[in-house]
Amino acid sequence: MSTIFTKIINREIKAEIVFEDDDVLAFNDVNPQAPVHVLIIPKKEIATMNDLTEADAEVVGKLHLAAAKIARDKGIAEEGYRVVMNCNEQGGQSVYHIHLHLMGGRRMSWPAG
Ligand code: IU
Repeated sequence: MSTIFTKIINREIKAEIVFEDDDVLAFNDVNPQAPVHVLIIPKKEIATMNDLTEADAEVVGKLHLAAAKIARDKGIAEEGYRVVMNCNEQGGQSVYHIHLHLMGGRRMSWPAG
């Protein structure tokens, strides 16, 4: 099942895109929970973390490399940031196309709620 993120990939819906390559797209979250809040998604439709296979290992690595690059570009790499992927209902997932949340620009609390 496609989600709104596929529409963003296909430019059918506007988003503030901050990074793109052949496999990955990153854009500002529309409801930011921190001064920097970027979603980093694979262009391939993968619903949840549970659906990942060995074949996805490279793209999952690329999501993390993109997160680190965006953190550097936004000047939050040294002070620190958080990267998280929610899975399914209890994990807080609401859009069923996997995505990393990159959040920074403020002190994060732990444990996450
Ligand atoms: P979640 O981990 O699936 O709960 O995260 C979904 C995120 O997608 C959430 O932070 C929303 O604010 C964000 N989002 C968005 O940036 N643009 C959209 O059109 C929609 C959700 I729908």
